Amino acid sequence: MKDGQPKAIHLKDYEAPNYLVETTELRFDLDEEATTVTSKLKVRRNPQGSGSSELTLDGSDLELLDVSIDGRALAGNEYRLEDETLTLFDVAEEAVIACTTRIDPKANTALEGLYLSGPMFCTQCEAEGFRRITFYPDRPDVMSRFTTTIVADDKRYPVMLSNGNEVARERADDGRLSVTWEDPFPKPAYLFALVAGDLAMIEDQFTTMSGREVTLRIFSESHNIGKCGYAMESLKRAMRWDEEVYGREYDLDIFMIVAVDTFNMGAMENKGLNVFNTSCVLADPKTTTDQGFKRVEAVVAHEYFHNWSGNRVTCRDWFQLSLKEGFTVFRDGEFSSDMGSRTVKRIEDVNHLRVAQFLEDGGPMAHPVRPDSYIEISNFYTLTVYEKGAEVVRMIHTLLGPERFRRGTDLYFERHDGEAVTTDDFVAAMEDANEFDLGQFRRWYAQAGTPVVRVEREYDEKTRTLSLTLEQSCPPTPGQATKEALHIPFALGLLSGDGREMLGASGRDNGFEVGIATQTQVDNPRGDGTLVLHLKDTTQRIAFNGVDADARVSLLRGFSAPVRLEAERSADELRFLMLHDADGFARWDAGQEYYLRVLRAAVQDIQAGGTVTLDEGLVETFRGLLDRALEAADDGEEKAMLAAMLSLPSEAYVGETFDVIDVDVIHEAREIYRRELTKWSARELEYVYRENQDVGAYSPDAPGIARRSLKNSVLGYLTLQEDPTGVRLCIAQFRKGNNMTDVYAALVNLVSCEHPAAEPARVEALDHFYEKWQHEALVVDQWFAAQASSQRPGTLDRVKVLKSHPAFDIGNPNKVRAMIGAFGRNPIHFHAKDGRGYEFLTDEVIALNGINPQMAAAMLTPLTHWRRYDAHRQETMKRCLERLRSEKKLSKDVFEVVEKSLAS
Ligand code: B3K
Ligand code: ZN
Repeated sequence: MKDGQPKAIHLKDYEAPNYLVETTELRFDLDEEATTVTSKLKVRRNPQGSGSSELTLDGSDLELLDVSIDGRALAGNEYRLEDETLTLFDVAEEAVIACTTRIDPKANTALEGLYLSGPMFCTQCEAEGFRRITFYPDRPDVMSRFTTTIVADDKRYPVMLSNGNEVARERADDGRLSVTWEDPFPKPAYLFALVAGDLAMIEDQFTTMSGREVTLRIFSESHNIGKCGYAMESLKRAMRWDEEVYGREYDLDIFMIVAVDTFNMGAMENKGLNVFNTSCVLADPKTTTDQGFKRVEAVVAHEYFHNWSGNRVTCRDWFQLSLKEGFTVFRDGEFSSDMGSRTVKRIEDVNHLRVAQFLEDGGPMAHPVRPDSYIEISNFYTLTVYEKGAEVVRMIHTLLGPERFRRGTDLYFERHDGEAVTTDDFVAAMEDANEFDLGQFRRWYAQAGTPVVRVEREYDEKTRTLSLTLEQSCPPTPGQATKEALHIPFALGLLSGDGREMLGASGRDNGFEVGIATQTQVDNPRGDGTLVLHLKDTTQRIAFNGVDADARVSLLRGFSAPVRLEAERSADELRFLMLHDADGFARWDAGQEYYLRVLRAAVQDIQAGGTVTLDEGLVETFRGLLDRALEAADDGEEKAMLAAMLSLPSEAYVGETFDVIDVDVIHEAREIYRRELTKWSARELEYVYRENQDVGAYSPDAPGIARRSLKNSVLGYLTLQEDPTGVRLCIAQFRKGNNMTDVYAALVNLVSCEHPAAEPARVEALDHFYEKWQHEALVVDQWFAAQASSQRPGTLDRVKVLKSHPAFDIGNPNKVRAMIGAFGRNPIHFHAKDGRGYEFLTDEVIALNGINPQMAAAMLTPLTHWRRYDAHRQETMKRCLERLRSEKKLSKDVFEVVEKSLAS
C-alpha cells in the first residue's frame, strides 16, 4: 500500500457525486510502454451533490502531462495532485476538463486498466481500473456518453475496438490509423473497454424480437479462432432466451467479444465489447471438457445478460455489487437450467455453495450480500456477493412465482433504465409490481452468516397428526454478534409409505386429503405436491392431520433457501427419499446426507483409534444406483443424476461439517469407503462403464454430457479395484479417447492412482499429454492442475519443479489458478502436517503481491480458514499469515485479507 494503513470505506458514508460527466472524449495514442491518453470531460455540477466547486478525480499510477479547464491550462496552484487523486479547486457549474496522461501498459502486471495480453492491448476497468487510464470520477454512479479514438500502427494493431459503434476511420499524418467509436448509452467508466491487436474474427447475425439486425463478432488471436463457434452459438441462444424470458432486447447494432489469454477473472461485460478470458470462450471437443463447454455457454450468457442487469441499470456504489451480480448469476443459472438439466444444475450450484460459500460465510471474511464496508473492493467479488446473492434473488422468485417475478423485473428495468441504483431499489420494484411485502426479507442483504433451520418432528398415533417445529438461527459473524429472524421460503413435501405425494394438487390426485393446521403462511406455488412455508419467526409449527405413521417429509426441496438444514432422519428414511422423492434435488440431497452421516461416523471411529465398521446399507444403496444406471434413459437427465448420486460428498464438504477439520482422517475415511464400494460392486461398475461408451461423434449435448459423467464417475471407482482391470480401462481410455472429457478424466485418475499397474503409464501419460498439447495454453493449464491436485506423495515437490517449467508464467492468472489455486485446494498436500504446503503458498502470495495483488489475495483464501484446523496446523498457518503481515509493501488487497484473518 502507498500511505500507511489503508482505510475502510463505509456504505453509510455514501455521498452523491459533486459533478456529473455528460460526455467523455478519449484519445489513445497506443504505445506499449508509453501510451498517451487525452481526455475531455464535459462536466456539470450535480444538483444532488454538495454544491462545492471542488472536483476530485481518481487516478492511479498515472503521469500527468497537462490539465486544463475550458481550454485554459491550469497553473500548479489551481489543483492538487496526490497519490491517488487530482483535485481541481474551482470548477464552474459547467466546464470542459481536459487532461493528458501517460501510462505504461507493458509494466502493468496488475492487469487493471490498459495492459498487454501477449501481443494485444486490452483493458479491464471494473471495479476501479479506469483510474489507471486517466483522471476521472471513477465511480459507478457517474454515467457518461463515451467517444473513443484509438490511434496506432495498424500493421501491428489492425483491429482497434471500443464500446458502441465505429463512426470514423482515417489515416493520420504520421501514417498511423485512427479509429473512432461512439457509445450512445451513458455508462459508468467501469464499463469502458479498448482492444487493439492483430486479431482474427468470426461474424454472425441476430435478428432481435423487434426485427432489428445485430452484427455479432468474436475476435481472438488467429490460432484460436477455430474454437469460437460454440461461444457464438451460445450467444445467440442467450440473446433469444433473454427476449423470451425477460422481454429484454439487445440495444446496439453490434455486439463483440474478444478472447484474451491474460485476464484476472472469467470475463467482463463492457458495453458492446465483452472481454473474455480464453478459458471462458474457446471450446473444441479435442481440447475442451464437457465442463468447459458448459462454462463457456454460461459465461457468454452471463456477460450478455449484464447488458440489462448491470449496464442499462447499474450499481449506485460498489456495496450494491450483488444488484448486478446476484441477479445476473440467477439469470444465467436459469438459462443453463433451460438449456440442460435443471436438477443437475441445481445440484452443482448447491454443492458449490455448501463447500465454498458456507465456508466463507463462517470465516473471517464473512460479509453480507450487501457489505457494509471494504478496504479493497476487488476482495468483494465473492461467493457471497455472487452465489448467495443469486440465492437471494431465487428466493424472491420462489416467494412470488414466475409471473409476478417477471412483473417485478419489468418494473425494475423500466423504472431504472439509465440509472445507477441499489439492491433496495430492486426489492422495492418487486414489492411495488406485486403489492408484496419484502420488508423482513431485506435482512438477507444485510445479515451475514449461514442460517440454520432445525426441524423437529412428532407423530401422534391417536390423532394421526404429524407435527413439525421449525426453528431458525444464525451464528455470529465478524461485526454482527446477534442476528434477526429472516423471511425464509421453506419448501417441503409429504410422501406416503409407498412413495406417493400427499400434499397439494398431487396429493389430492393421489387420493389424499391432508389437513393442515398452522399459523404460518403456506403457498402451493407450483400447484404440485410441494408447499412453501414462509418462515419469519424464530420458531414456527405446522401440523398435518390424517397422516399415517409411515409418512415421510421431504425437507428443503430444491434447496429453497441457502441454509443449513438440521433434521434427525434415520438412514432408512434417507434411503426411502433417495428412491421416492418427487423432487430430484431432494433425492440427491437425501443421498448426500446419508453418505455424510456414514462418513462422519467413520471419521469418528478412526479418531477414536478403532477401525471403520462398514455400513452395509451404503453398499446396498450404491449397488442399487448402479442397477438403475443400467436401465437409465439416455435423456440427459437420469444418467447425470445417477452420476451425481454415485459421488460421495467431497472431503471439503465433509470437513466443513466438523468444528475441527481433520484432513487426514477425513481423507482416509472417504478412501476406505470408495475402495469398499468398488470392491463390492466391481461387476456392476464394469457393466455401467461398458454400457456408456459414446457411439458416434462427440457432442456437448445434455445426453452426451450425462453419459460421460456417469461413465467417468464409475471409472474413478474402477481404478481403485485391487485387480488391474480398472487401471487398464483407464489407460485405454486415455489412449483412445476422442474427446478431452474422456482423456482428461482418465489422466486425472491416473495421476492420483496408487495401483502398481499404473506404472509406468502415469508418467508416460503425463509426458505424452504435454507433448501433444503443449501449444494449447488452456490444455496445459489442465495439465498443471491435474498434477497440483494429485493425491499421491510428492505432490508439493512436483509443483515446485513445475513452477520452473517453461509453460508456467506467474504473470498469467490462468497458470496461477491452475497450479497454485489447485494446490491450495488439495486437501491433504496443502495441509501436510509439516507445514510445507502453507509455507509454499505464503511464498507464492508474497511473489504475487508485487505482481498482481488481486491474484495474490485470491490465492490466500485457503489460509484464511486457519481457525478450522487442529492446534498444530492453526499455529503453522497463523505464523504464515503473520509473516505476510510483516511484509513491507503489502497491497491493499492482501493487507485486508491478512488483517481480517488474524483479527480475533
Ligand atoms: N463483472 C465482472 C467481474 C469484474 C471483477 C473485477 N475484479 C465479471 C462478471 O461478473 O460478469
Ligand atoms: Zn457478472
